[in-house]
Amino acid sequence: MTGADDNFDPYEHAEEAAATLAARSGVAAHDVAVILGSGWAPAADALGPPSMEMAMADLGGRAASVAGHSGTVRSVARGEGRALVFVGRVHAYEGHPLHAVVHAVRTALAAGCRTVVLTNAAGGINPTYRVGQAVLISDHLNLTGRSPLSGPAPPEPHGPRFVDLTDLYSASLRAQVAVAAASRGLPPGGPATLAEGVYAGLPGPHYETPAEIRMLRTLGADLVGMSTVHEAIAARHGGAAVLGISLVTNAAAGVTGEALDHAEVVAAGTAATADLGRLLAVAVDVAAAR
Ligand code: 8IG
Repeated sequence: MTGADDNFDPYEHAEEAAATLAARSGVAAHDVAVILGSGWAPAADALGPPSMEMAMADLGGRAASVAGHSGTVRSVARGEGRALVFVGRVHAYEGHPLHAVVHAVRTALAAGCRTVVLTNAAGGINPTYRVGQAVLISDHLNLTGRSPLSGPAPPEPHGPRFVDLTDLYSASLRAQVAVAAASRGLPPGGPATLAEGVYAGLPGPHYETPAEIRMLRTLGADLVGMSTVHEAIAARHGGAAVLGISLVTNAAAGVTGEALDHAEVVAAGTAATADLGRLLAVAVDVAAAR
């Protein structure tokens, strides 16, 4: 099914994908889902060797068209837990419908995951942020004007479409990750704790104007990007706890006066790979213990 027909059921589509995943991996249920955004793909290996890796396209996912998004999913054993690691994501700005944007998350939920770790690359609006720094997402502003829950009411046994987003990004997971990260010397370079910030999700794919960044700062945004918010909503709708981590890969428009460039975004991720990998491992271990 492609989603083009009126009878398309994205939840059923996710169930089918989860069944394929279980058959291909030999793992009946996974615990934690990780979605790796721009710049984060090299950190995947820090989670350990996958026991299975397959193309998202073989799970009914769309082919990604963005550099830094390979479009595979791995099954990785970590201690007692099992992680599903999606290397790459599809974005709404590629022209995909939102059910396709959140298909990986819904597949993970159908595969048993109760925690979803969403990573992304983002522009830093908060002037205290530095390029290469990881920031825990404390909340978001969904400025896309859209929801992955638009459309027919979710079928039974899925919850109603009117989802409470208080504590969307689990405060308890954030606190546990901050403590666990600090105990392993993260972030590097001193006793500072991991920063937290509000992520503004915009449609893109253009970057903002300096005036738009001033507006976003006034609205309370610390970070700006083009992903994550729809996936977070779909994950919460599915009853999962959400942890969001942004890698600041550029100062947002007008913050420093420099021009913005996608190649620099990918390069900043590569430069920060070792620390990101360690942070990701901490996050997955905390999430798996939930
Ligand atoms: I990486 O400055 C990255 N993604 N909207 N603005 C928006 N998305 C981004 C940015 C940015 N940097």
